[in-house]
Amino acid sequence: MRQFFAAYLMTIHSSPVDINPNPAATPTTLTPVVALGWLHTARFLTSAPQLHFLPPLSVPEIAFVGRSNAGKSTCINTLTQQKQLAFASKKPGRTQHINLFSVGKQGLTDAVLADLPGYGYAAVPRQDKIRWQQVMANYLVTRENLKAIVLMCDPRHGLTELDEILLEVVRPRVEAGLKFLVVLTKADKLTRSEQTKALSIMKLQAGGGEVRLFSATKRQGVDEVATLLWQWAHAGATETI
Ligand SMILES: Nc1nc2c(ncn2[C@@H]2O[C@H](COP(=O)(O)OP(=O)(O)OP(=O)(O)O)[C@@H](O)[C@H]2O)c(=O)[nH]1
Ligand SMILES: [Mg+2]
Repeated sequence: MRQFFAAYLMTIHSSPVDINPNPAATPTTLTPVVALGWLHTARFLTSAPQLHFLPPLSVPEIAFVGRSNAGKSTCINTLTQQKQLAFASKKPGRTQHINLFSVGKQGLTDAVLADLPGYGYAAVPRQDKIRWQQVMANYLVTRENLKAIVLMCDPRHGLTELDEILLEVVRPRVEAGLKFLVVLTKADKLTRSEQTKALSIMKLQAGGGEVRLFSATKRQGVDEVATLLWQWAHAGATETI
C-alpha cells in the first residue's frame, strides 16, 4: 500500500514535461551515434501502478514489454548507456510499475520510453497476475500517444502463451500503424547458427513487425535498435545513412 501511495505522489508531483515543439528539426543525418546520443539523454519522468495515474502525453511513447526476466530494464539501460536508469535484477518481477523516461536534448522531451512490468512469473499470486494483465492490456489498447511496442523475447524460450495473447491484443493497433519490434534478448547465450535460426523463426511469427537480435553483455544489436527507435520517435524527420 505504501508503495502504491509513493508512486501516486510521484505521479502528481512529477515535473511537467517540456515538450520539444519541433523534434523533426533537431539532427540532420541519422547515424547510430546520433541515435545513441539522443537515447543517452533519458531521465526518469514518472512511475505509476496503473494507467490512469500516468500523465496524458502528446509525444511518441515507446513501450518495452515481455515476460518477466526477459531483459526489458537491461535493454533500456544499455540503449540509454546508463547503469541504473531502469531497475534490472536477477530476481524476476523486479519492475512492478509502469516507469516512464523522457528522452530529448536540452531538457526537452521529444519521446518517452516506458518500462513495463513483466508477465508470466510463476511465483506471482494469481490475482496479481490477472490484475497486471488487465493493466497492461488496457495500456496497450488505450494509451493514445503509444507509437511503438518493443516486445522482448528470450529466444531460448520463444514466444510464450502470454506473448501470443499480447500480439493478439495489439494486432488492430499494429494494423493501424503502430510500430512493432521483437527484440531477441540474451543473444550471447546462443551460437551463431542458433541466432540465425531464432531470427528467421521470429520473422515468421512477428506478423510484419521488425525483429532484431540483441545482447546487453556483448552490445549486439544496440546500434540497430537505437536507430530504429530514433526513426520511430522522429518519423519523417530525416534520411538514414
Ligand atoms: N547474458 C545476458 N543476460 C542478460 C541480458 N539482458 C538481461 N540479462 C539478465 O537477465 C536478468 C533480467 O534482466 P531484467 O532487465 O531485470 O529483466 P526484465 O525483463 O526487466 O524483468 P522484470 O522487471 O522482472 O520484468 C538480469 O540478471 C540481467 O542481467 C543479456 O543481453 N545477456
Ligand atoms: Mg524490469
